[in-house]
Amino acid sequence: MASVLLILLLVAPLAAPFAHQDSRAAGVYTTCYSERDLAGYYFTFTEDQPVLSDASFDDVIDSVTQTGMWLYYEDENYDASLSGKVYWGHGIDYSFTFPVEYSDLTSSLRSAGDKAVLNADTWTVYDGTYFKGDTLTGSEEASSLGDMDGRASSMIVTGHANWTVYSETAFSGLHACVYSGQDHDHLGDQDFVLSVIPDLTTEGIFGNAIRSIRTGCHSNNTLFVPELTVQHRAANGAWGYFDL
Ligand SMILES: [Ca+2]
Repeated sequence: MASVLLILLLVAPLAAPFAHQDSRAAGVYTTCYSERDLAGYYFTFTEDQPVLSDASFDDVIDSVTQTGMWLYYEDENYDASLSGKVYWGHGIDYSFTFPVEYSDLTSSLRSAGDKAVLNADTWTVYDGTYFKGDTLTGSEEASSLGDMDGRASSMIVTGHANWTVYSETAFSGLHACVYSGQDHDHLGDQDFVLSVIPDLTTEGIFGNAIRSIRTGCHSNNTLFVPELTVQHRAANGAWGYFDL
């Protein structure tokens, strides 16, 4: 074990000069600032944070720079109580400042999709509408959603793959395709493609009824992906909020 560690220590400095890309660029992150326009003190999150007070960052976020699809919740534990505001932002090294009346509110935050690979093909379903509460993310087809069977009320897909959702397990029952690509962020040689469905309960049978998800489109039906109301949009990202 000691020899392996020694080899790693010897190799690492040699490998470093070839890592010319910012290490943050490979995966998702959000750097959150206590003041407007990326000022004040800050903290970079790369993992979901259900209780921001644990990071001494509760109710202080005014602006962010982020890569990936991040959701910011007024309440702790992703607003499972279904009463608070939800902000969303997607992009690549994309920065924005929350309006004054929506600043200093965020008490939990999390990203959708794959944390290590920005544009990986993924689906994420949420127990609540507007991406609240319990969640499940997959990068492959799933013949059952386990604890999340029949509970999904909102959904986000990332990457270029399309998916088919089914009302029963094992890819049976009613079905509909979910197409990715509603939004597309671009910066340098990086792309981030996604589709965001904040309220599946408006989609007939598919509100609280998804029980399996298959790779690719295998249905003549299509789930409607609404155009989100944005507060700001640039080539490398967009952000907005759900004023609930
Ligand atoms: Ca709060």
